[in-house]
Amino acid sequence: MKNYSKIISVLLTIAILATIAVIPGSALATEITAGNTKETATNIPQYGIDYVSSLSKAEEVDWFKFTTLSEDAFYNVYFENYNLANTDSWSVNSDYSPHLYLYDENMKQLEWCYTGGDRTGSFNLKLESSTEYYIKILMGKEKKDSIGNYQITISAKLDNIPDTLEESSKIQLNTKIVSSLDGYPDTDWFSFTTGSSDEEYTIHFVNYDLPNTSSWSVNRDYSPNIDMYDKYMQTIASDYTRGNKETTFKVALEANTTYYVKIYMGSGKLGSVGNYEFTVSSDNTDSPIAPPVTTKTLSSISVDTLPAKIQYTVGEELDTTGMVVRAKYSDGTSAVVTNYEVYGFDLSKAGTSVVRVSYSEGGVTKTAAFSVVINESTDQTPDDNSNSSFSFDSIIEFFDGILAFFAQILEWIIDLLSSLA
Ligand SMILES: [Ca+2]
Ligand SMILES: [Ca+2]
Ligand SMILES: [Ca+2]
Repeated sequence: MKNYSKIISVLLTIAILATIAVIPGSALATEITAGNTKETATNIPQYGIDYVSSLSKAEEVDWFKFTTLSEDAFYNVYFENYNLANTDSWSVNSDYSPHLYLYDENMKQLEWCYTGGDRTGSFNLKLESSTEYYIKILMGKEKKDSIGNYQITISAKLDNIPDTLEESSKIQLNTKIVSSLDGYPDTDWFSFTTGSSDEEYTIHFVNYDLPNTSSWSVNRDYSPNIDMYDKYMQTIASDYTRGNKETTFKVALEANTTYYVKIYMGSGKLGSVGNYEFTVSSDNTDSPIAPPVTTKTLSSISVDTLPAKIQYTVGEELDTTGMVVRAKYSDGTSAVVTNYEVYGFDLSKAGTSVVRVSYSEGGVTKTAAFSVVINESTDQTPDDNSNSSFSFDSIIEFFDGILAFFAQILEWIIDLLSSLA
């Protein structure tokens, strides 16, 4: 065994170099293994992360699931085909590409997509809060035998302004409101109450970064729109941002009355995501505006950072170390809180479990949720290892064999070279 250690170090160097060469591509995405059925669907633990998986045999069907946030949010599901069969750009036919289906808990299909000519597919929709959804991935029927890798990324965008008049978000007069349209199709409803005399109010509406109709083609379908309603749901004003991306209009309103503001994207650009600003103001300083209500109440909580440990073995205790919980308030402020409670989880059996987080302040309780994975216990006594096909000893033997093989080859080469010299 002469020079054995030198040979090992050469081989190790080769192995390290090979590993480094591979990392740049794979470091960007996280590998995930899918389940084969809805019941064994693999939980997608985090939003905004690129997960890579594979269809590794003919007619394989991959299942994933995810739990939505406790807040109102839009979800974008992005699907990319790395090296599976794919329809050509000139013949967009889904039968030749991988398909992705989204289901609710009752297996009602909500959306689907396939990877088109650019090898990607996606959709955007609002989902119920704190709810489990399922994703199924399989090849189109003309390429059922194709095997290869794909990427799936789920992103969430909070929509903190209600979508209905009944739940509208109360705003103050003479105050700049900045908010966003967050998905397909978002509607934001606000309400305000007028001051103590009948008067004219000025509404100023600004489009920050949403699509906008061009000045030469004035069409409200391509801009964000603002509508105003009275309490009888009669439209009392309607406008949209123009070429300079803003608009101002005046409207006469009755004293001490509640009015509603609806902001939404024109039908030609539904689903656009971006920010807007508006102000409802009165110039009449003689008529004092109703004093602002300044009560700050807890409006939601979120898990900003998941605990460091989200993979468990059956029977382990929950460990929330590293978890960051944020409380959000009605005035738009937020704070990290620590006196929350966790409940509702079950780590006593394999599978996934939803962990609920609750936090109370000022008589208001809000909840959030995240999921953990519980793996089957690997309760093996040391004796079992010798029977297992992948025991530590057998791995050592395997590598030892490889090292001896390479050492033999190197010895032959050295012998050959020295005989030529
Ligand atoms: Ca698979
Ligand atoms: Ca919104
Ligand atoms: Ca909304």
